[in-house]
This record gives sequence, C-alpha cells and structure tokens, in this order.
Amino acid sequence: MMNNKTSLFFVALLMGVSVIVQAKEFIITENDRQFQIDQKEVTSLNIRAGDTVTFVNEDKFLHTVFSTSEAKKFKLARSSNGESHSVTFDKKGTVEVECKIHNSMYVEINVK
Ligand SMILES: [Cu+2]
Repeated sequence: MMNNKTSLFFVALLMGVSVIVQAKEFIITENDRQFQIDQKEVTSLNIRAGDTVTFVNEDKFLHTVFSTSEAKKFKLARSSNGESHSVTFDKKGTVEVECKIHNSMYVEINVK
C-alpha cells in the first residue's frame, strides 16, 4: 500500500499533468501575406496563459514574425514555405504580432 506521502505525491503529479494537458496549441498560417486560421484572415485571437501558437508559413513569401509587446517579446527566424515556429505565451496581456517584411500583417493575441 502507498503511504500518505506517496499518495499525496501522485495527486500532485496528476494535478500537474492535467494543467499541462489543458494548454492548447493554436495554428496560425501565413497565406497571401495575411495571418490566417482556417483559410480566413485573423486579426485577433484569444488564448490562455500557457498556450502555444505555431506560425506556419504556407506562403510563397518569406515572413519574419515578431512582437515588441511587454506581455511577450519575441522574434522568430525568417521562414519560407513549409517552415513553422512555435511561441508559448506564458504571461497575460495583449501581444501585437507583426511581420518584419510585410507591415500589413497583424494579429493581436489576447492572453487571458
Ligand atoms: Cu510577412
């Protein structure tokens, strides 16, 4: 039989695992010099702290995705068609995501 300490450990472990399972991955594609979800332009997206967004270049153009927002500063490597990069958003706040090459590309990620 497990003693109390051991069973507490397993309860804590299970709680930790369930938190990890709840974190979601969102896919944003780059297409026609737009950020898109399901082939439609997306300009704002609500996610939760801990979620990951994967940016997939499906375009014939190069893209360099970045943000200078306080909640998540990042700059992804320049990507060509078929390449993807992921960002995990750990802090709550508004993250304005842009492309260094195409200044019309913009999506606001609201981390709740
Ligand atoms: Cu671009």
